[in-house]
Amino acid sequence: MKRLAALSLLPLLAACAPTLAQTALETRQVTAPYNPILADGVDYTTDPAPLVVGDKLYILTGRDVAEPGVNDFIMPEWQMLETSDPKSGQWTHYPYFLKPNDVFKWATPGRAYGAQIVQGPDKRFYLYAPVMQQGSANKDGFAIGVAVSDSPTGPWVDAHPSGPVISQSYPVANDIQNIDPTILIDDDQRVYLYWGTFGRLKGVELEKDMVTFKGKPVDVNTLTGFFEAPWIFKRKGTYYMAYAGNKAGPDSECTEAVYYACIAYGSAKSPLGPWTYRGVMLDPVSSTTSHSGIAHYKGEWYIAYHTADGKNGGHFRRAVALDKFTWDDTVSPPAIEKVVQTKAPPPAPTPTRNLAPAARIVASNSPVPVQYWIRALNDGKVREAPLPPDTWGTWSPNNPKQQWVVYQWEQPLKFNGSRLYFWGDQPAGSGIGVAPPNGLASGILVGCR
Ligand code: FUB
Repeated sequence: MKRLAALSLLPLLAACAPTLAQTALETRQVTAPYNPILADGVDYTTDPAPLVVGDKLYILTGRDVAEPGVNDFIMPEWQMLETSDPKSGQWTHYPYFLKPNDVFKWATPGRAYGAQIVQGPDKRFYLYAPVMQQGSANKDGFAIGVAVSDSPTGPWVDAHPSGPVISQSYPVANDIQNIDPTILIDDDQRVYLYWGTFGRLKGVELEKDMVTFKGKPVDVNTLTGFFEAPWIFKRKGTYYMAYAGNKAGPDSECTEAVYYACIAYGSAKSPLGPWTYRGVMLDPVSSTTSHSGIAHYKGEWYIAYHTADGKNGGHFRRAVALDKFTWDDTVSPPAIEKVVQTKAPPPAPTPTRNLAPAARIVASNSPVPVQYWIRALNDGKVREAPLPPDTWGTWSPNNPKQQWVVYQWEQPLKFNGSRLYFWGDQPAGSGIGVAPPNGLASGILVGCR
């Protein structure tokens, strides 16, 4: 179904009339009885940012198009999902919602990372979008642009056509990667913007124009394990910040393996903090990145997040899910109850002769360094281009001569062979990258206790 947006709705923007590409938005009807919402492996969706407008729930998402085996965020555009009843599973999908260079003339194509749309004090809609700045002289070219529209589905025009509203050199120098913006319009209509990744989180108040810094940005260092993907919201006078955290370790309440993030959250009494860590609201998902957005819609609280659970999904082929969550109002400040991830019932298990998944595994380098995951030794997954937590590894600055792994089963089993996959991207003995050992000896000792 094609829909033509009415240009006459935008008389004030006539001088910067949107391109035709922006005016014809294709829509498709989607029935999604389970998570992920788009699970067929055709359109991968990422970095969800929900928005409530009237009786509609929108979810702005990115799009992953990395081929299997490509470990990179290949993200050409944003998509949109819209429903008036998430329980019905009926969604309108805007597959080709917006491309960075459609609206930001100073942006390069691609790298359409996690963005958010909010309704400003003037009731217009503002899109905060991380994009790559064309010809940037900065060490990191990511920058945040702001576009404006009279409708949550566009058409959009650049609200700051001279360039990004944040980069490493504008309006004040910073040395972070400027992505993952999140915005709060407070009850008094003041506007707050947070952004950041790789453990660095910044926040600032914006002027009513939605693009100009009001005062200096603050650095937030009190949210335990903050990695990226902040999402600010407010409930009953308390400010909350959900974020992807990666404080890792065998005893961490967040994640065992550093690459896999949980969604943790903190709270504050004021919009610019100080922030206090409160706990974990969503355990790690099947994709290494976790990125959430939160919405209060028709009396229920929802968290949108992405996973690798779509057909042929992966860490760079993600799919957006939506679940409800509840609050514990018996404590102060009210706490978020752990989200229960819902998804399609798993298919009937295919018969296998692989006995490894039933084993308990112990390795000589336990606890395994947080970049690896011991589970990789028997999860039955062999990836073409694994990320560290898809593998078990033994590297350490002082490698012992021998390392071992023991598989233990509850009862004696008969088996007729064993197979371990070794992964390396460098020749044996190489001092760089991941190389298989120079000499490899392996053996199986079968014993009974
Ligand atoms: O999708 C690209 C990046 O992955 C986002 O900016 C991060 O939050 C992570 O989800």
